[in-house]
Amino acid sequence: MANLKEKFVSKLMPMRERIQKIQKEHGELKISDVTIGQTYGGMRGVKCMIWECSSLDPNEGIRFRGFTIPEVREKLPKAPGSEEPLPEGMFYLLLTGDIPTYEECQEITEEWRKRSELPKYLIDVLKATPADTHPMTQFAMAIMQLQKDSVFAERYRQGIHKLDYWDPMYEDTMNILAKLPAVASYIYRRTYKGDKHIPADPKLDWGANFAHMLGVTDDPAFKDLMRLYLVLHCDHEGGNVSAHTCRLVGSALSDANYSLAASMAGLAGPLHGLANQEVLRWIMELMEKLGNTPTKEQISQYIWDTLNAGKVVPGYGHAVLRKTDPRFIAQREFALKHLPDDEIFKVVSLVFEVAPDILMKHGKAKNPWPNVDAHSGCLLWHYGVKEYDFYTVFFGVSRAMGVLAQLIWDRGLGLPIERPKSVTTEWVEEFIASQQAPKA
Ligand code: HAX
Repeated sequence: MANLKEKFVSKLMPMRERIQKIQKEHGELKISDVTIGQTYGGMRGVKCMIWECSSLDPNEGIRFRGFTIPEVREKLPKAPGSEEPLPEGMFYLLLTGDIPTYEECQEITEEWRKRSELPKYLIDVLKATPADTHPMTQFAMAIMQLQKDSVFAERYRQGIHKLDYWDPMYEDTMNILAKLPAVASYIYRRTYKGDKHIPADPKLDWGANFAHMLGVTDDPAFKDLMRLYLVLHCDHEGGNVSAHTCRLVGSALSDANYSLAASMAGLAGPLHGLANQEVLRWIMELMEKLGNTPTKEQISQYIWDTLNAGKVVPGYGHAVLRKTDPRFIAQREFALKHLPDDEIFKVVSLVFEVAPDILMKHGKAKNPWPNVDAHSGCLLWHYGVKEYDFYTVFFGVSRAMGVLAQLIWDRGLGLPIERPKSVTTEWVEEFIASQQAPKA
């Protein structure tokens, strides 16, 4: 894949020089102070890492390489007859910072197609896994299992020069991304569809082929949903659990498979990516209790019951965002266009109408607005993916694009092993006392 790789190299060299200059001339300049509250409070808001592929504004939401979601939906190339951008284009954008042409996207599609075959040893391992193993466990296991073929691990053993680390990391990334839709659909079909599998369609792009291999519907809108979904979930700057985990593990020069498997373990937490499954579970319980067309009053009571039981309202709140997530809005626009009369979508919309006010009255969540996970499940359900335990795997396939694009950059820029300083509570108390002691 000469083009994308050459393009990356053309961006890497000037970036290395830019960063060396910044570090040399301004390395001592402070960009963040850290309070004791932040030290105990999940390091919220501490600016202490670089992430080039995307950046998150609390009010505006995510920008991928400077482009908002409406902008990428408009500017990234689309497959013929499709209304949503190609995820291949998003990967190109994340890695290079440039919007690709349709032909450049096609080259990636072709390259991923060539690398997509799953090795027999992986199928054997998945077949030996109990079918009631959570799909995210199977997914992370599969990524870990593929580590056997890591180009980075092999080249490191051979003694590669550190300036070249990015090259095998790039190769591993391309191999992994090529295989993830096949891995995910294999897990889906094995777990829920009697172990009957659907061969890839070589005529389709990456996202459409994923939709095809799931085998739930022939509706072309589902292919477009998959493209949109894979574009929207790919990256959310560097501090979230899946992104930061991939960066952290990779900083020990663990290869892309180890780093991504760890990242997926983080994504599988209910406060992070697993929230998409929890949202659908919560909505299904709501509809079971209140019927298919609940009123606003009934939904409000259900939300209060959730809060009073000491549980979170899944899909609402965010550690950084302070407004409705534009990824939620993009999915809502898709629903309004393709499934305005869907019963679950109507419930999701009513929850959107009442939950923010209730969360504000409840007075705890700093952000009462919906995040990406509040919407995705109802779209997947509509097209026939009703096994909500599987939903986070979709998120994982997409998130791999962002965290691995950044991992190639990390190795290209020679970022060091991460090692922040921890302190004990005793140290904190002594520090407080030293600050309060009268100055001599
Ligand atoms: N429902 C009820 N309580 C909530 C809440 C929600 N949706 N969101 C936050 N809170 C509570 C917190 O649990 C916390 O309570 P305590 O003081 O008792 O610990 C308090 O409000 C303050 O939390 P916060 O500062 O507003 O939020 P955090 O940065 O600590 O956490 C979370 C952010 C996303 C984890 C949180 O909002 C949450 O648990 N939301 C529900 C789960 C969810 O949707 N997660 C997905 C987030 C997006 C994502 O990563 N997707 O992958």
